[in-house]
Amino acid sequence: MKEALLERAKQVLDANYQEGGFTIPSKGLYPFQWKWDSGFIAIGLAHYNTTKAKQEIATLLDAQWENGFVPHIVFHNESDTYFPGADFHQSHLHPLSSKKYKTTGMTQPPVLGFVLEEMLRISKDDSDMLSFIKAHIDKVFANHVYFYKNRDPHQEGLVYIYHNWESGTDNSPVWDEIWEDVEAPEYTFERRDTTHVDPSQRPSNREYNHYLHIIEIAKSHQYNDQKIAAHSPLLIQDPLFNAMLIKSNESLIALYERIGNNEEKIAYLKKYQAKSIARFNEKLFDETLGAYIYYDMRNDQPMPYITSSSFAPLYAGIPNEDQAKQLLNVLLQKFRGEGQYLCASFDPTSPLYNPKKYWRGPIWMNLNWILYKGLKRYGFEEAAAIVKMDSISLIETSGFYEYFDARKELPSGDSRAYGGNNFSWSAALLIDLLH
Ligand code: 9YW
Repeated sequence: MKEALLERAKQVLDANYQEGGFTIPSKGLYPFQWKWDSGFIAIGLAHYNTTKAKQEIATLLDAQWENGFVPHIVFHNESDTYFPGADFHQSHLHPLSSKKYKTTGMTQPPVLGFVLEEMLRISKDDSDMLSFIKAHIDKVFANHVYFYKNRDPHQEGLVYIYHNWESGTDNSPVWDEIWEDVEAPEYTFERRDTTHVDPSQRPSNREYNHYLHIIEIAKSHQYNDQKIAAHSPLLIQDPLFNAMLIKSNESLIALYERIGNNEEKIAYLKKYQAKSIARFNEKLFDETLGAYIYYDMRNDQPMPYITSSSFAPLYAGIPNEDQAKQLLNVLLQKFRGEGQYLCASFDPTSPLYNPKKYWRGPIWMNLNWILYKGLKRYGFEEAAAIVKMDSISLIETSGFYEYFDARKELPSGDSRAYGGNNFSWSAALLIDLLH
């Protein structure tokens, strides 16, 4: 049974592999290379095809900008099945953007540091993988320097995102209150996602107007970070994004120590590591909720929502033991409760929870993988086993979908799985969980 599932997972990944040396997230819906998808995909590939795993990361880093920025989408081809495409984003507006590829001018959670470390672990420390890492690690380091230089205006060790797409959790209810205060123009555009997936499972047109509006603002400032920080209506310190950066810092330190002769870089990363963790706990841990939340830098106030991103700091070793126990409690009481698979993307006890809609409630496999790793790190073996079991059985019974309804008892006629089918990171991370 395990072997058959592994085989199917490999087939999904192999069918999504493209000639340019990268893997698309899902046919039709997402026809290009996405940054954090590629990271998770490389982890899955490392289990059975290290050549492709290395290629995936090398291709993504080939699109890195001269200032160290790694974009969220690399438009390798002219496909017009996705909106907004390269013509809308116009990355050439930034003077240091990639000259080789058209990309977006926004990024996604910084997973690459820990992805390199995972690839080395999976390939059993093989010398070939280590040479690959030696050849590419400085690019990932440069990406971290980019973040601390440009996305941390108060030098707190916490970086901001300026677009909800940068969070990776596109239409989370967390952003709703931002949109309430903003007048976005009504754009004329043709949605392509809703031709592939039922519109009721995707963000609304009004939300898309807001998404496009922020891109227009960024473009009007040639994607200049300082100007974006001054003008974007969305400027948020996101717990998932920052936890991924901190986890990746930790991995870069471990890898540089392994490689040797990189004392300056190690010292730089260590300096940020200590500062970031302290500030993260001070600013993003909500004592009343017992969980990590978001901070709205534009309006200078905390955003007290609990989402699957609230647990990501476990993976980065950020919480102390007491905070970790509080998180575990919230996870088991609110997110699992009596009748839910782990882990819904939004607090199931909130009136804003929607079990079918994208990032407003459904389970996503990448967040489950991060949660599983985090629970293991703190020795919460039982909870980790539940996350693993739920993830495997959801895929086994419903397929390699993009997201899953967390309710164990579904109203009759409701589907369990939604969004794109044969979804790459669901397959890749299942491969890792099964090993
Ligand atoms: C979109 C590719 C991407 C993920 C994001 C997810 C979704 C794309 O798909 O965004 O057009 O809305 O939210 O995290 O990287 O899988």
